[in-house]
Amino acid sequence: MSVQSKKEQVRTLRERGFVVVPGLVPQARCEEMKRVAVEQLRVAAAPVEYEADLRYPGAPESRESPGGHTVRRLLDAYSRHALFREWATSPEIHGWMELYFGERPVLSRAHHNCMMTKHPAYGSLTGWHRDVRYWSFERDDLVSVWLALGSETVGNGGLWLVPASHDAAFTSDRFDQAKFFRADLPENRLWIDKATSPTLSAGDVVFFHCNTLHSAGRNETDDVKFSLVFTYHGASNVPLPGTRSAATPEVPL
Ligand SMILES: O=C(O)CCC(=O)C(=O)O
Repeated sequence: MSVQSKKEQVRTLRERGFVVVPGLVPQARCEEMKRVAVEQLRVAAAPVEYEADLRYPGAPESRESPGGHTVRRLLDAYSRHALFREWATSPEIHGWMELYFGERPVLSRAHHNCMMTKHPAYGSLTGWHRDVRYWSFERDDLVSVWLALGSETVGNGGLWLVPASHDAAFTSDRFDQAKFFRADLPENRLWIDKATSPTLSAGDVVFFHCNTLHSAGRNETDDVKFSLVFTYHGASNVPLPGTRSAATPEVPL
């Protein structure tokens, strides 16, 4: 497969709602970041989100049940370690986002901003959704950057994404009360059946739009999966005052 230029990558993101950029981060850098994450996970360094807090399918019933302390996300990756911060604000990301937004990019620390971990036991699956469901900005135009720190496949709970779903105007009845896209509706299945799950290696990056439908399965392997995820918007697209999106200071790049 030929390597896409940055401009082509941005065009693919606009057209399909996501784009996979292989090998954007060198292996050695990924290994260092993973080492930090493994250690932080070992000591459950705060702030963390537990699977039991979200109770997605496959998660423990409560923090007191078996597996109740299984971590889903090491939160606030930006503050956790210089290596994570350096990647989030790196020249590669700055340049990429500037090209996409056509203005100064801003890192939101309110959304994603985490090291996602998916555990073999007690790691949950995530139903079909758009990330923007709980986000509040002037425009639904944000881009998340998912960096794989190891291999990601269907077998260990890799992402599934629905091409071109970011542009679709779905009425609210297509979603359930928790704003998951209802897989029981035949008209939704037509979309879900188009989903694809890119196989990723350490250093591969998925750029995806906040309106792109995506989901992820459980981790059926023996190893925890680690992915570093940050979200960006253009400087003119501000978080709405008084919302969770505006509650954490942002980082202009
Ligand atoms: O890894 C997963 O289960 C999916 C995570 C996800 O889609 C999200 O947090 O928005």
